[in-house]
Amino acid sequence: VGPPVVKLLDDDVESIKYSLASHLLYSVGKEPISATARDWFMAAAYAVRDRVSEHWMPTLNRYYAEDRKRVYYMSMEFLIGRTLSNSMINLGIYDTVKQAVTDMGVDFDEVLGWEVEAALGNGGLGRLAACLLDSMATLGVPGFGYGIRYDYGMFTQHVEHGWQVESPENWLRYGNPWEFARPGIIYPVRFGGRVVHYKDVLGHTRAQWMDTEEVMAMAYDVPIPGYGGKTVNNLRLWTAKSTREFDLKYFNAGNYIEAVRDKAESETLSKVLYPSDLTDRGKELRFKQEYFFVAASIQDILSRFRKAHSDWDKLPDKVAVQLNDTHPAMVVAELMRVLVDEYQIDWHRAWALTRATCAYTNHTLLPEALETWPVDLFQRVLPRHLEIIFQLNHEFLQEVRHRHPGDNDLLRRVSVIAEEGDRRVRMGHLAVIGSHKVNGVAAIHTGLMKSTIFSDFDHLNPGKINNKTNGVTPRRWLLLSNPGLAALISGKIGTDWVIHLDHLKKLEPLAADAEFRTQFSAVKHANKVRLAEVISQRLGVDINPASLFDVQIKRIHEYKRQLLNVLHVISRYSRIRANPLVDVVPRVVIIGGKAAPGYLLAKLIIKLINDVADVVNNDPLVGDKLKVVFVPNYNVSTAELVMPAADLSEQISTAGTEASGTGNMKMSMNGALTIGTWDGANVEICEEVGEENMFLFGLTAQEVARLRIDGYSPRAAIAANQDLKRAIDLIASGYFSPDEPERFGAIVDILTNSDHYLLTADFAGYMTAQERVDELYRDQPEWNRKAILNVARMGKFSSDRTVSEYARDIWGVPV
Ligand code: DL6
Repeated sequence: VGPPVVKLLDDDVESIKYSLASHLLYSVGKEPISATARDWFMAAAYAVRDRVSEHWMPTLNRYYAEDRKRVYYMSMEFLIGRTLSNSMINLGIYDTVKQAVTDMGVDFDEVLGWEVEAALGNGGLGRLAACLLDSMATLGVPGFGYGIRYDYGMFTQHVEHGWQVESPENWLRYGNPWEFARPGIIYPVRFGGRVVHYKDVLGHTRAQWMDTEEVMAMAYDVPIPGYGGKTVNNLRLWTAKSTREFDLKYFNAGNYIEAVRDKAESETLSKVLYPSDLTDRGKELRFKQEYFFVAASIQDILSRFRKAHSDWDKLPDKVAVQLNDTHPAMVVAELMRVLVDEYQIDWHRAWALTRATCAYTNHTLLPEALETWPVDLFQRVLPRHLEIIFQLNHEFLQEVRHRHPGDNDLLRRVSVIAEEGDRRVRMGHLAVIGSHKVNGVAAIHTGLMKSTIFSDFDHLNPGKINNKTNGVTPRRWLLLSNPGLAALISGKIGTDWVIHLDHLKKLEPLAADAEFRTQFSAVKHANKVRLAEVISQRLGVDINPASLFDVQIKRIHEYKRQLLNVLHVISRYSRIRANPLVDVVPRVVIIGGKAAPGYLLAKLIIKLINDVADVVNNDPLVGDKLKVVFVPNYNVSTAELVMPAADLSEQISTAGTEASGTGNMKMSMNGALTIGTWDGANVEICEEVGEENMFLFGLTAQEVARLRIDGYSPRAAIAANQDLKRAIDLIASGYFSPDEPERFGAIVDILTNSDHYLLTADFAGYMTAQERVDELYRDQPEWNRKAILNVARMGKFSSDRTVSEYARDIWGVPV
């Protein structure tokens, strides 16, 4: 089956040293005497890439030879992180490469540190995409990612005087050793123009989209090695290039400057990732980016399909397209357009093929994140797609009308076109009607999808909406980022857990073993020391690794409630000051995350965290009892450092708002205990780990909904709680911002007057849960016992399990 695997390179230390030396000379153009650590990084990356590539081509050839059904994971975001360590781990050559680099007199950790991470994503959605790619390759699923090769990925966050300041991250400046440019794989993508209808020779009405402007999409391929190295899949990222015709038009007219300007403009399509983890509503460039990668990917997918098949009915047997949220939802209209207009397939047959091919994952219920685009914009940029959407919607509504005669309100609710105000296309509705399966990312989230935003669709088509609880790859999030714990676990239960995470269950009996607990606690302590050193070096804040490390790292957003965390910190601080001799459990509260640049309140929250940190950390009455650290530029690499050092994982979103969360899984897997609400995957973590091994508190999603319907006013809750009142008063008084007492007026106003995310309602419960945390932490054997049980019971949260479920229930591919 397929050509034999030709292995040219050996993986022993000497062979790797040979590869390093030759790449340093032939690829980097340096010799050891003049090479910098970055040069060595490039040489190491090429040496490892060579070995990845040896499995890559055979994998792709095997898929062709076996005519496998392919899964295409369409995502505007892939938050990959650094690749060198991950590739070495997955190929099983970490130790040999480390040895080879060291033998050549080079500091291995310094070399790793020079890799600029690929941050082509905002947060959870993009990181999930990267975890799923790792799992697909590990499980041997023919899974291909499609996305955009942004010149500028997620911005770099600096903190200046406590404020977030963004700067562009030119991550490609020194070249990206992991990608392969494919100048031969290039497709036109069209925009604008008009649609002409005509009758063909058989008398069928046909549409022609004409007078369009064109941009070219050129491919870059990034190999994705699975654990064990046998399967190496492909991530194809598109970059925008202007067309030659486009240039010539101007050059011939003698307008050189215009030509260059327009060329640059057409290439802006893949310039920058929009830095909001919700939507970038109304931004024409974003709309065009979405269509750009959809159009290129569909051409690529169909051309691959056509190489092996002429029968279109086979499309859903050979192709599964997974839409990562609605950003690629244009696939539905584009696939219809190509099938009907370009391949002249009958409309109804094309629709059946499209629906059988596509599936859609929803990642958020927040109303502001439900993507809609103005009809006017569609008309101007994608007129043919708008026609197709109108027609699909018309037929869909007819069917609904037929089944529910007279229910006009239902028609209005489910329509793909929102008619209120300016008419808009609801991308979620388009994705739902164009997919055979729709899924949420945790049980509670899927339940809420069915009972709220998509309840009508669930009634119309029971069973179509299903749950696929998220997971994370244990390779990156345990084996790579926490080598101490990984070694401890493997020493006890062997190494199978790396691909069968449920084998961690075998650790359960060890939770009662005092010696194991001591070893486990020593690993955690070492991870905390490692983090404390970095914090000291980078931020000049000294923290005591014996303190409880209380960690909240994620995007900064009101619904995630970093502010609730700050209110607890302030209360704790006030209590210490009121009674400096009190015996408290020393804590370091660590917060990290980026705010969308236009989200002013989130940026103000960052400033508040830093102002509070300034006061607390410099108060001699407080000392080591409490420290607050805001970790700047939170990204995948920082997460790899912080997650293993966490004692307490803060997962405190308002119930019903966090679709799943994956940081909760990562920290629990690394032996942190969770303080959290009944939200997202916390609920399932609790089912696995046991409520007695977590600190859950607060309103349930039902209670939140009820409270909002009844009309919540925060004032009573504030008046009833002395700690809360004091904390808000301190902020309002300018205690933390003496240079500008009114600075946090907006925050105080929200907390006292509207409090949409119900911080004041959950505050008392949160404080009580925090007291339970302290109490337990004083009993170290018991704390460690529970921490070990957390690790032991995390088997469900491997992305291997997630991918297996998608494969079985949605894609119809074997694992
Ligand atoms: O499913 C991945 C991740 C969830 O774990 C988070 O709970 C959720 O907030 C996040 N959603 C987004 C928003 N994207 N959109 N649209 O990143 O998805």
